[in-house]
Amino acid sequence: MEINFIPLQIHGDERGSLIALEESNNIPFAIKRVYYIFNTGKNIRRGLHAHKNLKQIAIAICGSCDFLLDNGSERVEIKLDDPTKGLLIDSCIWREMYNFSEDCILMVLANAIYEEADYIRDYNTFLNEVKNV
Ligand code: T46
Repeated sequence: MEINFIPLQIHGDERGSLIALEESNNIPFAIKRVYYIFNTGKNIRRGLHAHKNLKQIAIAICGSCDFLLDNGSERVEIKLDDPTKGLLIDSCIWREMYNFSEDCILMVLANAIYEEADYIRDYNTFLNEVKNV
């Protein structure tokens, strides 16, 4: 299963570092929504769903967390611990996030506004959907 990390260029100088996220430049879609996840407990598992259409990029802008990505035939576990790397999460990928560090801030850019109808929250339904793609 191919994992796509988007390298994010640092504009740094003696004052520190800055990363800019620009649609159709380093972000390969129109950014319709940004949200961030923080204060997640050590033993908490989030996600546990796929999206029918949504594409997203996840960036651990502080701390770290682990991602499980599953395309219905393969599962890959990835550590996100670098604010210069954006993890591209395509549609029809089951995702789980866990092992959040206490200081983790996980920022996510999305190509659509929030829509509950886009979520597939049942794993067997997800498997049936990917078989039919
Ligand atoms: C995803 C992973 C990486 C909103 O009202 N608006 C929003 O834009 C989002 C994302 C969530 N919410 C509400 C819905 C729930 O009542 O916030 C609550 C927590 O959302 P959820 O349980 O879906 O959070 P996660 O961490 O399980 O999943 C989130 C995203 O929902 C999902 O799209 O891919 O992060």
